[in-house]
Amino acid sequence: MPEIFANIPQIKYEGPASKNPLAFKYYDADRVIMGKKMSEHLPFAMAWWHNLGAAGTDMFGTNTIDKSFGASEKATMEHAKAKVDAGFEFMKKLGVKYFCFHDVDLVPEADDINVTNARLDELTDYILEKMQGTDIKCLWGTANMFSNPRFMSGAGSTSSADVYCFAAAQIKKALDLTVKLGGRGYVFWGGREGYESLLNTDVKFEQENIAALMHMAVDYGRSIGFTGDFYIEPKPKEPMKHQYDFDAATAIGFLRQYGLDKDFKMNIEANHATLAGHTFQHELRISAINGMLGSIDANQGDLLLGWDTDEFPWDVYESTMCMYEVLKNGGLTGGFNFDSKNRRPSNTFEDMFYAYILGMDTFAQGLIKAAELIEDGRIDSFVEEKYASFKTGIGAKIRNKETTLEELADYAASLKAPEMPASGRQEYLQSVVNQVLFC
Ligand code: XLS
Ligand code: CA
Ligand code: CA
Repeated sequence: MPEIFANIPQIKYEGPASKNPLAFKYYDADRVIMGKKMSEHLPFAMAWWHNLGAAGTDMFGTNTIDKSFGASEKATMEHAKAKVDAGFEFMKKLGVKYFCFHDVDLVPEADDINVTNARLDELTDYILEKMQGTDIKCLWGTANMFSNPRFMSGAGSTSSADVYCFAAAQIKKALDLTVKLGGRGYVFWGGREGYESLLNTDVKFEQENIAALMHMAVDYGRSIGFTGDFYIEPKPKEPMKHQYDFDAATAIGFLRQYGLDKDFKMNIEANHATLAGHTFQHELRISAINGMLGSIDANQGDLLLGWDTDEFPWDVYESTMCMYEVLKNGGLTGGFNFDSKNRRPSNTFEDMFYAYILGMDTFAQGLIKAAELIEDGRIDSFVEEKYASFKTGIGAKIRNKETTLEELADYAASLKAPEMPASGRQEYLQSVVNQVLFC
């Protein structure tokens, strides 16, 4: 089979001094950091939809890059297979070991769901063939329950019982395919699970129906041998005004309320975190302290634009603080999916590679610097010391739940007035981060 990216060589690590645009400067797969290879810390994944599908279209203009990959007609099975060929060549050349997909990223959707499902069977057989002899696997699968017009009023939250059944059917098939392709996880991103006006919406009813659908998905997934994690991917808005999975705290509360917390974790996307008015690190920390940091959609937004721009991550402060959370979490059960797309004017095949090299190097730099921050120890020891008053005396009694409100009030009365807490030293700690980053 002729190469699709014929002018692109195997991408190798050449180190920070290299000026070769088609080489890694920081991602050195076999380098050991804190006892583990970089490739194990960073299970990178290619997002099928952006990398093989998105062709630069926006609301004001059509494609700027041709992603037919040699197929004579788009939206055909010939094109679907050409995308598989392109995807595997792309992943092999970069050393990316995972991919993520929606059902309808793989094949063109037919009017009849039975036809779509037959196409999915045929195409995933082809993917399985391609996987032979490689160590490439699926990171997670999902069902697209937001593009088709039938989902205009939601999938699990729809007002139509028939549409609800179509959502169920798509989830069932996407779970079958995820298991078939060795997927580590299964994602629910509730694109249309939300509302615009309470005048026409029964929120409690809709949330109960979403939870019921998730329970049925868990039961079915476990019955076919899916042992991985289910994920909710929180996002506050776009396309809906109010989305039910606003942020990690909201999604975790929902999972606990409906008894789904044993099977689900979070898939945290950087761009969604900032849309929710949080930092990426905040969303990771909230997930981690609840035992639910599962997987990451690695991208970044543009704070000046304020919508879901899905840019390739290049902010090393962000990737460092992300990897700091991931290392403290003991890693991920999932991985790092580049839910990112080239900018519209970056419209060549070379740009697709430059984008992944940028993203992989940004996270490798983040990993190196996060490990240095942890080994440096100044941040950890500051935080430890900050709460030292809870280690002994009345503080220890509070932590050990050995006191009462009356005892604490008597203690306060005996002091008359407390000393001020010690300084938070934020600027000093920020200078520690800069010192580690730029030394
Ligand atoms: C959209 C989401 C979506 C999910 C998968 O904003 O990021 O792509 O990751 O459905
Ligand atoms: Ca995403
Ligand atoms: Ca997104």
